[in-house]
Amino acid sequence: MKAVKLLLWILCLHIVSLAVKIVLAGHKTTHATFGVPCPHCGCGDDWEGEFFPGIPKIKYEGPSSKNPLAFKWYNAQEDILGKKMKDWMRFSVAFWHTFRGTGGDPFGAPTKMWPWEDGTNSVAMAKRRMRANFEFIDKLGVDFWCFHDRDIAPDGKTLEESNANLDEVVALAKELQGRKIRPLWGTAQLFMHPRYMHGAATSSELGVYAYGAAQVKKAIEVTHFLGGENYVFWGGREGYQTLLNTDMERELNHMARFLEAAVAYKKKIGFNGTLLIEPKPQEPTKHQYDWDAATTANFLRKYGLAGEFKLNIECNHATLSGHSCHHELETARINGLLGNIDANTGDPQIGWDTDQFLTDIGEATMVMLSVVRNGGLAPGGFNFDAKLRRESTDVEDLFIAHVSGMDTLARGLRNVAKLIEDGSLDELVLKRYQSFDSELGALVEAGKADFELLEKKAMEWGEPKVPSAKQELAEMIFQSAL
Ligand SMILES: [Mn+2]
Repeated sequence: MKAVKLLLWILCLHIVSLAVKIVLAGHKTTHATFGVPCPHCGCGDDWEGEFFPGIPKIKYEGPSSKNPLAFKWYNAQEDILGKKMKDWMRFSVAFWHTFRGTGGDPFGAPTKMWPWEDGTNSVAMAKRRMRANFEFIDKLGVDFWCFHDRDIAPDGKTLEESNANLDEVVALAKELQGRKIRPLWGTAQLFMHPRYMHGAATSSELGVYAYGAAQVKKAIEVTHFLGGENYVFWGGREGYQTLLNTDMERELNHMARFLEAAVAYKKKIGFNGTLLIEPKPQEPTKHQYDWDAATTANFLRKYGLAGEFKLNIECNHATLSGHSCHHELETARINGLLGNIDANTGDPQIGWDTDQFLTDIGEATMVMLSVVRNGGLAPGGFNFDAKLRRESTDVEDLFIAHVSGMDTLARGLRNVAKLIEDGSLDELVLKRYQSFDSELGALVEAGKADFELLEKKAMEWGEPKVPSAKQELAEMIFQSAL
């Protein structure tokens, strides 16, 4: 094995030196020159042994376990409410937070010096990081990952060079995925580069609109190539800082045209994944166009796109828009738009996007109520759009955070099963509306009760008796399941 590795390594060195000679000679080289000949030997992508030595595959040990590297509530193969836990959850690792999060903030330098990082943003580093990603996914025992194009491969000097970098890293990712693992979704990062300062699809500059379209086209292609099940649009800078310099109607029309073109291209290349839009009210712009689920649903309906898109609800974005995560999930669900969840939470005392791992059991139970009512999320799932705190700097913290987030949601699912089995919360809600389970109620709900009929009934019945909402009882029943 060692000898084979050595031989491959020498072959790699030879290919690299040959490639360098070709570049120096001024010839145009293609991605294939670098990427295809040595995907197994990792030329330039040299890393011996495990990235996470000493961390075993995470196993289910049950609620009495004190092992931080074991599941206490998430038991992948266990049947809950007629489905395996893993099929309810469909957990995904977010590449950007887990492998590109540095702990840097506007006041301070990066704090996370992961041992595999060499301080560069090279393609070789991108490939090494991808190997770390799949070892992490394997040890955590999940089937999905999510990525932005520019997180997994560096920007080049031109679009062609960026695409070639992406192809090279994606070829390795495809190989490392094996048969079981695939992207829950891919997306294009249309907010980091200065060209996107006014937005991408809503930029005032046509050249930027075109560049963004080209980037999304490529990102859909690679998501499709990797077997991705969804594709996400998060309009990071699709919004405005002031209406004084903004033609909002024109920008929204442009955004709709951009999304229509994405639908057409997806169909053209045979990508059957669901397209998702992720609402967020503000940050980085003062006002983002996809403010919340209701605003986004209205946008999709206005432009006739509701049948082509679903929503990716992020809990922290929900609270930033002044809603609970449960409200956003229910709004998406009752509109037939609940497609995926970015599983995270904010801080009740902080008014910005902190992207923390969800550890509140009550919140997780409410989230799972919506998921169960929706019959699950597939082909969507739970993507951990969550990051370690700046002060958490051990490699094992990456595992602990995910284990904790997975256990919290698993516990939420178990609580929902208890609530359904108990039945008293459902009964309380049914009872609350029972006056509509009548002849007149049926006419109202069928749209057949006109104002004359209702006036006649109001006069006949006199002052109505208004029952209690029983909120405290509902809260008591809910609490008893936690
Ligand atoms: Mn967020």
